[in-house]
Amino acid sequence: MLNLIIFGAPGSGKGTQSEYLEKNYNLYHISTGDVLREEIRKHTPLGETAKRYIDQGHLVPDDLIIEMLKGVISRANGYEGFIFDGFPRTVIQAEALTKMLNESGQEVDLLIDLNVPEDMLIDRLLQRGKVSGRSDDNEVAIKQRLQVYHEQTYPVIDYYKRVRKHLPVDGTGSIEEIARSIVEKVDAHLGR
Ligand code: B4P
Repeated sequence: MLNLIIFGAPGSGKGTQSEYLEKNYNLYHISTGDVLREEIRKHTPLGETAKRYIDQGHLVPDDLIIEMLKGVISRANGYEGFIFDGFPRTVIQAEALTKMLNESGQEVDLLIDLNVPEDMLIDRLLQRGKVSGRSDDNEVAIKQRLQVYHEQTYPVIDYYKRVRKHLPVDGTGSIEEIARSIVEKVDAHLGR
């Protein structure tokens, strides 16, 4: 099994690169952002609660996210592993993921950390905001999301550094160039 986390600030290309990785390694792609937006679209109780946080650029509380992901491990049938996109976003979520995977004898192999300068992140998200219709792709929410990233999400890197699973990648350049560089690094790590 190959269990990857795609990590980075908002707009760093997590969702974009996940599409390449899931095909290349036959991984089950789980994007917590996509799941939450689907819940919002369906007006479920979780969606109604999540919307209040997302619209303001805050994280959805850990207990709701962890509950939402219960049972996800059983969906990997027919796949070679997982790509976790947008999860974990806090150290508490990272600990919960370790526990979830350990229960089925698995672990995280690598955290792929996409590095992109802040002005480029803002630019990408504002561009996306013109077409996405996403309520959090506006200037005020983007600034808040970046602050939340630095305060609550960035410490997740240390959690994986401690177990030598942190793989930093330059997230600037074309989507294809970044995808190639990720695959090269992951293959090298796996000894392929
Ligand atoms: P997400 O959906 O994960 O949103 P995101 O951080 O903006 O990343 P996304 O994957 O969508 O964008 P990408 O960087 O690929 O989360 C949204 C919200 O949901 C969070 O703020 C939070 O409130 C909540 N949430 C989600 N998970 C949570 C969790 N675990 N715990 C608590 N709350 C949670 O791409 C951005 C743009 O850049 C795109 O338009 C793309 O086309 C463009 N782009 C990508 N790569 C590029 C490149 N190389 N060059 C130019 N443009 C590029």
